[in-house]
Order: sequence, then structure tokens, then C-alpha cells
Amino acid sequence: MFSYKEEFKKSFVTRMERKGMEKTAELAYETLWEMTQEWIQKRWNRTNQLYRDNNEKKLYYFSIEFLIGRVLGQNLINLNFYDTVKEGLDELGLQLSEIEELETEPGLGNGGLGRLAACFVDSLASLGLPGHGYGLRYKGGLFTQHFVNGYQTEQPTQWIQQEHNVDIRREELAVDISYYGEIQVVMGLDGLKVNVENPEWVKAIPYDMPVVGANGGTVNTLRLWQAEVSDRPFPGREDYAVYEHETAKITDRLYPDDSLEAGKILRLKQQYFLCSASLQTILNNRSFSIEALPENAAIQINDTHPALAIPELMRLLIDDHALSWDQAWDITTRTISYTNHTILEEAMGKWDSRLIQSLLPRIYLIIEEIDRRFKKSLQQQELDEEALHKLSIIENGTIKMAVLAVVGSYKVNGVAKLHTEILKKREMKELNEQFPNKFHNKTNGITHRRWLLKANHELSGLITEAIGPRWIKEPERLSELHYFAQNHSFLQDFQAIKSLKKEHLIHHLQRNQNVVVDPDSIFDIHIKRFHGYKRQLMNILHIQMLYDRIKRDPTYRPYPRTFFFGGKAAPSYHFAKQVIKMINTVASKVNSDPLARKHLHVVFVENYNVTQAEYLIPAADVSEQISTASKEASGTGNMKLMMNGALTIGTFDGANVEIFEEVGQENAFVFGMRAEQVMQYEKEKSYNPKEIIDSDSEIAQLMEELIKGEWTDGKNNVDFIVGQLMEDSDPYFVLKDFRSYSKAHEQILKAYAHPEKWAEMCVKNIAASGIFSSDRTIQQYSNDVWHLTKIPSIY
Ligand code: 26Y
Repeated sequence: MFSYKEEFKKSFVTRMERKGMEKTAELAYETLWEMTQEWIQKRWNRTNQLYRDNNEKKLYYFSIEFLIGRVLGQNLINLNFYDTVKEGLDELGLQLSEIEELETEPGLGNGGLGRLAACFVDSLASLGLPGHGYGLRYKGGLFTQHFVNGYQTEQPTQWIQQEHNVDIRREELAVDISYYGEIQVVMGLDGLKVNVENPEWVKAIPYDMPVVGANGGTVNTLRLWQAEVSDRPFPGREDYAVYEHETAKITDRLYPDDSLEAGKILRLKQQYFLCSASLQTILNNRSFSIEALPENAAIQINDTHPALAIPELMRLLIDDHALSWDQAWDITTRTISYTNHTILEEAMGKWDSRLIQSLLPRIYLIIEEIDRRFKKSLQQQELDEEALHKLSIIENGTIKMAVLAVVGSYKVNGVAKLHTEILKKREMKELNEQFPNKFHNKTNGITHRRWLLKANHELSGLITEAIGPRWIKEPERLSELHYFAQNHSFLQDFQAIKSLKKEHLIHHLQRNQNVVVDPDSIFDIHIKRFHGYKRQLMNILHIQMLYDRIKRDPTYRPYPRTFFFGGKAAPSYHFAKQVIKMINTVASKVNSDPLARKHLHVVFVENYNVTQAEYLIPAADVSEQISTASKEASGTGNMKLMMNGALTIGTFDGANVEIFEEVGQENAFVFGMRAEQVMQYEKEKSYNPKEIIDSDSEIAQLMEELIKGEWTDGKNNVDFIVGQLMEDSDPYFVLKDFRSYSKAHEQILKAYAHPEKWAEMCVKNIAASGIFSSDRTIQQYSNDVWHLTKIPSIY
């Protein structure tokens, strides 16, 4: 055990010397990496031994994304070694922060859903609960974003290195996955049996990554599957080069372009690969009878991407374990539960029946049978056409994965109160009526171990000085900070830390992007995936308006603000890409104008990812959470920013509603339509943006400039934006909420003019943020859905 600095230093130096090379940061990284892996390995072995001895029920979290971020620093924090190592290295003339920068972040996710999965596995291990993640080991991860002339370009990301990888190959646990083939019904010993003849085989190799819980007590496993050629013979394998190439593509990258059929097949292959490999490994390595699966394993599917787990588990139970349909259905629907993350129609997973039929013929038959039986069970009720439509799994040649996921699981949850209500009352009303006890809410959370302890070491220290260290284990104790919200010296310390974190961000951006930011300006931060409903467009239009005002009105000289954007657009999402181009164009226009630049600065942080988030979030004064009410299922960036003492400008949407409830609306800047109003407009189809343009001359002026292409480097770059904003009665109501958004920004300026009062509001936000720790969320899932037992801690 290296709990003491001197011991650490001794061992570190010996190892460095053994390598016998120059003392570079790279070598230090390698050495520290090895040492950390050794510390972890011991604890990992112990945890696994305990699991074998105790045979407790386990949770498996299936997710197509795990956005874990860099692991070295986080592991040191969770092991409680961070400070010791940092000081030890300092004394050896090395900087831990520099060493950390050498790690390439694995980009195995895109946004909130993937980061949530990462926060959840951290909380599971930290609470000492037996819960493991199952995902895919994409070679490339999500693309790297660069701007060329203001346009987003996408380059493949390479995170897997030859040495010092974060995961361990487990060859001995490989399983085979089959695609295609022809269905044959044969007479077996116990009656008819379905066989698939001549399928194509692919091998799935697991790579295991340790998930280190708080205090290093429990180390769980994140298992990521990689596709490789199978040893099994099958027709078609002769053309080996093609086979090898096609196989490697399965885990080559996250979200391959699916605008063409080949891309769709690839995504389907990925989803099935994840489900089949994970289920096979669970069933192969069990120590209980197959009938006892639900008492021994809970499987949570993260959105519909892994919903094929339902028919795949049925297939394994019926075809491989010779159970009857009814037995298999009973087991499946007591093992699997489903989390929904969206109400957006286009993001609800749907597959063309023909695609599944050809790629996964046996799975198709099972889905058909699930649908047939479910429809049959509905026959006694007098349901209207609309209800039948909402309740069908297969309809007009389409398979609706969300309906399959609800029917085939024992619990279904939304990710914030409002979202769950919308699911129950609107999107999934009919399903909720059929299964009244299935739906429940679990408001998302974030791990404070990454988003406060790691990302904001300084603020964490200040909090501990004020209220003692117990909040680290019990984050709801952050509420004790309320006593300090009016304590002058505490507020001053808070302000000093905010300034320091701004400096860190400035330094980081200077190094990476060569931009220089005014540390005294208000840091207004809008970071998330690019999407219409998240309304980055509203933010940039507002900046355009501010610019116009500064130019037009010599008395309008507002306090300096820096508007930060960060986020990626899906490569084929043209509207979102135009918004990116617009932000970059506005940025160069505003930033190069000497007058405007005194008051406004627009910074688009290239290639937003977890590492960048760790710089941006602690430095934020203002958190932009401005989605069209009803569209953002929860949001989790809102929680991270609040926990770091930023004030939210936001709509009544997703978890914002609960944030406002906790902190009080007087400590936030709330604006815009409510979800009911939005839904009313949608129902009546009565929103007409032209009315707003006609009645508001300033907005009319903005639109005029926009249409001329003045803010986008020409008209060609604005057609999707203009089309959506004005012609198609914008589904995201940008102009409708624009005025109240702009007023909320005026309130921000007024509030910021009183620094101490502002700091007080920030501290109240931190104090109210404890409930948004994912430890709380995970404990609720465990109590209500998974029923896990804590394993005794050994360290
Ligand atoms: C397959 C494709 C269409 C697709 C790809 C990615 C569909 C959805 C997604 C990702 C969705 C996502 O990240 N959703 C976010 O999940 C967070 C965690 O629950 C929520 O906080 C957030 O509101 C939601 O947008």
C-alpha cells in the first residue's frame, strides 16, 4: 500500500530508474499508469472474489455509449491517492496535471446518455453495489471536430494505443454472434425446434476495464466488446479479406452514418452484437439455474439501442436452454428494465422489418410472436384505432423498439419528473394504461466525484474547510453550505476560486485554440450536443441582436460577456451544422469589431468532450439550459454547472424544473413557455412565427440580416435555418421565446452588478445541488428496480 508520500516517491523513482531513460513526462505517465493499475488490480481481484463468494444479485447496464472521459486522474481520486501522488510528484519536479494531459480521452459516447452511463457505473462502484457496464469497444469512438472556415469537419478519433490501454483483453471469454442464415424448423427430441442454417459468424472479444469506486473499496467492471473474425467455418468465409473487413467495421466507430442502407445494417449489427455478446456471457458464467435468472441478474437497457436484448434473451432461453415460450417470457420480463431518454419522434428507435428479417431472421420471428401475443391480449378491450397504433410493436413494415422495450420489461422509467409525466400522459399514454405499475421516474444525476472533486479540486477544498468532509460520502450534505451563503469571507473565497478556474480555462484555451479571453467578463456557457431543440440558435441570434444594439445605440454599453459554445453536430444533421457555421461567423464578426469586442466575445470551443467540460464547467458564471419546454428529457450539464456555482438561465424543461424547485426561482433566471403551452400549440398547430416578426421590429431586423446571409457567410449557409425559423412554423419555437430570453439576460446583467449577492446565489446553487448526485439516483434504482445488496467494503 502506498498511502504515504515517501513510499510512493521511492517506488516511483525506482521504477523510473529501472526504465533507464530520460525523465520525460511520457515516462512519468507510463510509470504512474503502471503503479495505478497495480493498486487497482489488487482491489479488483478482491471484489471479484467477494462476488464469487457471496453470489449476490448483479446489475448489468447495457449501453451503446459509455462516455467515461480520462481515467488516470479519476482513478487516483477514487483511490484517495490523488493528493499524495500530486505532492510526491511535485517534490520530484513533476506536475501531475501535465501528466494527466498525456492521456487520450476515449470518446465512446456522444452526449448525456453516454455520460450518464459513465456516472452510473462510478456511483455503483462507489456505493459498493454489484453493477457492471456492458458496451462496445469502438476503435474510433466519436469523431474529432475541427472547424475549417467555420464549418464543422469530422476526423476519426484514435484512442486505443498499443500500450497502456485502459482495458484488458479477455480472450478466454469470447463468444460467437451470428447474422443472416435461413430458418429451418426441425423435429427435435422435445418437439419442434427452430434452427438457423448457414449463418455468418463473428467473434466477440471482451475487454474489461476496472471501475474504481470511492475509497477504492469496490472495483466493478466495464466490459466492452470488440468484433473479430470467428474461427467457425461458414459459406462466404472463403472471401476472407471481405469478411475480415466487414467484421472489423462492427466496432469500428460509434454511430456510423445511417443515411444509406449499408449504414443502417451496420448500426443494427452493432446493437445486436452488444446484446447477444453480453447476454451470452451472463448466461455462460452463471452459478445459478437458468430459471433463477431474475433473482440473480437485473439488466437495464439504456434507451432502445440495446432493446434487442429482449428477443435475444428469449432466443437464448428457448433455443439454447430448451425453455417454453411462457417460461422464457416470464424470465425475460422479470429481468429486463428500460430507461427512456427522449420524447423526440425521430430519436425513438425504429427498424424496417425487412432489415431485421434478413439480418436477424430468428430474432424477427420472436419479435413477431411477441407482437402477436400482445395484440391478442388486447382483443378483449375495445380500443380505438389510435390506441392500437400506439400499442403495436410491428406496424406497416416498421418495428418500434420503444414499444417492444416497454412490453418486454418489468419497469420503464423517464429521467426527470416532467419527462416521466409526459411519457405517461402523452407519448406512452396507452402503454401506461396497459401496464399501470410499470412506469416510474428516476431523475438523473451526476457523479460529484468527477464533476466536483476532480474537476474543481479547489472548490471541493473550500467546501470541506467550511462543512467538513462528510459531504464527499453523502453529497446531500452540501446543503450545509446554506449557512455560508451570507458569510462574507466564504463568499470571497468562492469568488477567488471562480476567478482561478477562469484562469485555468483561459490558459487551456490559449494553449489549444490560441484565443485570449478577458478573465473579468461574465462567462456564459452553452455546452451540449447540437440539436434544434437545444436552441443554440436562439443564443446566437441573441448575440447578433446585442451586437446590433451596440452598433446602433451609443448609450448601450453592457458589462463584458464571453459567450462560450461547445458541442458537435451529427455529421448528416444539416440544420445543426448551419448553426455551427453561424456561430463561427458571428464570432469572427463580433470578435474582430473593436467596439463590439469590448462588450462581447464569442468563443466556440473546438471538439467539446469530457476533458473540455472539466475545464469549462468550473469556470462558468452562467449556465445556458434553454431547450424548448417538453423536449429535453432531463439534461445533466445543468446539474454539473449548478454544482460548480453557475446560475442557470433556463426554461421549465427536464431536470431544470427540479433544479428551480431545489434552489428557488429567485436564484435562477427562468423564462419561456411552459411544456403545456408548447404542447397546446403543437396540438392546435397554431404557432405562426410570422406574427412575431410582424409585431417586433428588432426581431424583424434580425431576420432580414439573417436572410441576406450577413451572419453566415452567404445565403447558402442559412437556408435550413431560415426555413425552420420562419417558413415551417419552427417546431422549437425560437422566436416565440426570444423576447423573454432576452429579458432574462437583462436580469443577469443586473444581478451581476452586485458581486456579493451574485456569489450568494451561486453558493445557494451549490448547496442545493447535492440531490443531483448520481449516488442518489443509483440508490433509488437499486431500491425500486434492481434490488441489489451492498457488498462489504474491504479497504
Ligand atoms: C441512434 C440515434 C438516433 C440516437 C443517438 C443518440 C438517439 C439518441 C441518442 C442520444 C441521446 C441522449 O444523449 N439523450 C440525453 O440523455 C440524457 C441522459 O438521460 C438526458 O439528460 C438528455 O436530456 C437527453 O437528451
